[in-house]
Amino acid sequence: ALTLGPVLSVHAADAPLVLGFSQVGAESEWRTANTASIKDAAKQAGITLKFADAQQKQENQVKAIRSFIAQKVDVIAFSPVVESGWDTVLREAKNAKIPVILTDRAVNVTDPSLYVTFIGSDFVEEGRKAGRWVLDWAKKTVPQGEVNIVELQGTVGSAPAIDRKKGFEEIIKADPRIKIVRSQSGDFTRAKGKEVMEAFLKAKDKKIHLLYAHNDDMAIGAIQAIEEAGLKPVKDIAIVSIDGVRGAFEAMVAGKLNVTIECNPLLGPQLMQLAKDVKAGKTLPKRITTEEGVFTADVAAQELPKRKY
Ligand code: GYE
Repeated sequence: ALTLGPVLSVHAADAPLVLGFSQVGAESEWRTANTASIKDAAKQAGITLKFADAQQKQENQVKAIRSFIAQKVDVIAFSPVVESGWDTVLREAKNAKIPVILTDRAVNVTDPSLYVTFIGSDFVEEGRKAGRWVLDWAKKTVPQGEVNIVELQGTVGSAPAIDRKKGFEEIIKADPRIKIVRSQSGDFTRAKGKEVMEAFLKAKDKKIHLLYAHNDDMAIGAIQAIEEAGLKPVKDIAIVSIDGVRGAFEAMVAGKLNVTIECNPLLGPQLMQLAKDVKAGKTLPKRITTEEGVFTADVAAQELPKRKY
């Protein structure tokens, strides 16, 4: 009689790891580099990546995470657009026994067991680095009288906006002459950065000495607004921003930006390793920080060709 042999099945351990990743959006040069890094690294690592772009909306991220749970992916990673409001969906992932890795941005949850680890920059420290540069600059450039700063904040409620403001304020309060006279969100985009800077410039009630932008893209948008208002960036208004993307180095080389604080978006390779480790049952540190520097205009031309994003 004819007997059927054992049904061939791919052993689960040999199947490629499936990673569901929910990205914030495509709001900045930083984000574009981050997405490219994640996609490339997944390919390199032989990981099947399910990638979802949330277009800067938390509700889209919640939907994406729920769909990853329904698809029974091995690991979920995401870069949360804002800090709060994640308890419910992360509990759902935990109940489904799918580990979650936070990438780039942190969440505010009461139960830290809702995620395995968080890999990303120390945004408070980035704010402090910007603040230290400003303290020093104020001492040299505005020896007397008030020093008025306008601030372009990142996305309202996001970890980098909250932390970069906090770290910056912590440092600049050492000099009572320095004041943030206006502060508004430009949502981390060039278009919004330009629009809000135009409004800051129109007010004309206070001299603006310096602009602190939570990312380079908003600074680049603001530079346009400053020039269109007939002023000279750097000369009339000093500009400090964060990320260290190519556009910032180009602006520094052109004499239009004073300094950028580096924030590394190339998290892909480390994220893939973490996904593999967590799948293999390894215990991971709860927090993994990336190392970063500060680049001023005088080194921009020399550094630009070495930049990877
Ligand atoms: O600085 C900004 C992006 O979360 C660190 O998001 C990231 C920030 C980055 O839109 O350019």
